Amino acid sequence: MTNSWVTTVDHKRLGLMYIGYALVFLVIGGVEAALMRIQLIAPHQTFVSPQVFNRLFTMHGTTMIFFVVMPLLFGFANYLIPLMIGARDTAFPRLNALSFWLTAFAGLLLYFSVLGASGLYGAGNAPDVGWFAYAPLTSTTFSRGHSTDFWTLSLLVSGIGSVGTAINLIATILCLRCDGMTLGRMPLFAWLILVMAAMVILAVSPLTAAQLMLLIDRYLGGHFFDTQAGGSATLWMHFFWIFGHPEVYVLVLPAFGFASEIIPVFSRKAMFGYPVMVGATVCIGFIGLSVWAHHMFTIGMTAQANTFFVLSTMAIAVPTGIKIFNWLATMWGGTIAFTTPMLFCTAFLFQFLVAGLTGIMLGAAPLDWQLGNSYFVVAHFHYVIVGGILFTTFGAFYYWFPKATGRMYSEALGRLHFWLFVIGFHLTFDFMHMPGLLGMPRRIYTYEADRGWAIWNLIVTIGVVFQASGILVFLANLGWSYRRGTPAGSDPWDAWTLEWSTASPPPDYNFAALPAVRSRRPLWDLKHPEDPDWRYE
Ligand SMILES: [Cu+2]
Repeated sequence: MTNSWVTTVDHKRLGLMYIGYALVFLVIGGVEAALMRIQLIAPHQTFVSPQVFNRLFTMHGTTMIFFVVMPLLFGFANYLIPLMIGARDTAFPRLNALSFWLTAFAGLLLYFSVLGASGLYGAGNAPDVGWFAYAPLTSTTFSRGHSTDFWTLSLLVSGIGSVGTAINLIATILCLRCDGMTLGRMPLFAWLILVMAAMVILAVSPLTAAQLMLLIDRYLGGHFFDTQAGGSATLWMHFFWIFGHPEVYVLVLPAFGFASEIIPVFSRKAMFGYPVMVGATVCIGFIGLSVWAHHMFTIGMTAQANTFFVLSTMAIAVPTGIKIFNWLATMWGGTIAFTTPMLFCTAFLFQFLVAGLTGIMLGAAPLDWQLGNSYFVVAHFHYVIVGGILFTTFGAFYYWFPKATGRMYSEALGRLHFWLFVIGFHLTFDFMHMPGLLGMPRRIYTYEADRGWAIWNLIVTIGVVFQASGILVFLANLGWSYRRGTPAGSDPWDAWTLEWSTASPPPDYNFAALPAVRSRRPLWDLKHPEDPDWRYE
């Protein structure tokens, strides 16, 4: 590889840079979570001040969504898509590099705020308005100084990077597929990335518009969100959640893609119901754009509006349920190998089901009136993001690690990571539902001893210790295996998609000769000429 990491436009290198960058912020975001959990381990702790606690949950939420999960998924998409569709690179390599560097700079810009006026221990000028930055808290009346501007500007910049990446991925998937790879033959991961990229463009744009309006309110005398001057605080909420809810699908669709690639290979069966999986994905994309106000059931919308958003939220359970059914049907009757990637994907199936069920509970407005803004909600969305997205992403790390490095990871360390993390996850996020049901609001920096919340908060914090140990084992495994892992060869899993048809790691140009395919499992056809898949198409 000739060009340096700084000037590279190669999709593989950019993919690995996104992933490396996200891992650094995963540790930072994790430390922020641990600091909050130490503060909440028991009533009346003074480990951090109320002001620092506000900065911690704002930075934790913003970091994990925009500078961990999104770069991770963009990293995997960048690395895998050209290999999976039989292309040499993405459609717009320089746009790809620009988008990466914008995202990279945006994260640094957000953390420059920590170096602000009152220094590190006061967390400087870090934003303190929560990751969804409701008005009028973000106005110059209630947010003096520049902390909110760091939040706004860093997300404005990363938003441009995300839209650039999305345009590039859509053009690559629609225009650079190799001979014979029709839309109906491309890997499911490519379908999920295609719909995810479209949602990025549709979701990030309203957020960008709202952030520009916020800057106009703060510096150019605008009144968009100023309730005292004819503006509207709920206008911000609508803009934010028109972005915010589709954003959760931007995060979960690639995770579904990981599961849809890993589960068939370790069940030794082709994916059950490929066309229905594609249909369900597109349905999720569309319905996902019409549910945003389920985050606003408590603001006093009309009964008609509430009913609409209750129904649209419930409707999204159907295509999601179909996916869970099809993954189970793929495993059913298969010869299942519980390798580390498969362990993570199996846990994902159960946890995502539970996350979906609590989502349906919160989608029922009357229940949300009771549970809204409580730790039940915090437990729910961590169940989705950690229990769903992070679990399959760990599975993806282990599944494609041999392809990207040419070496196998340590299966023993992989399993240790899995068990530490799954125990920690359930200790933390199962028991976090309890104080929520008992009325504990989110974002409070301490609580009274007589509320019955203390025991649950203790268990929740103990779970974080297991999760943190699991992450350390994971990072150690990546580092150690990269240097000492046994050579992997091009196709260690006996898999079926094109990335396994080239060397590990792949050469600059990806393929000596661009492949031609005749079915959804091109490598199966190559390895089983006696019974090729294309015969059944
Ligand atoms: Cu939502």
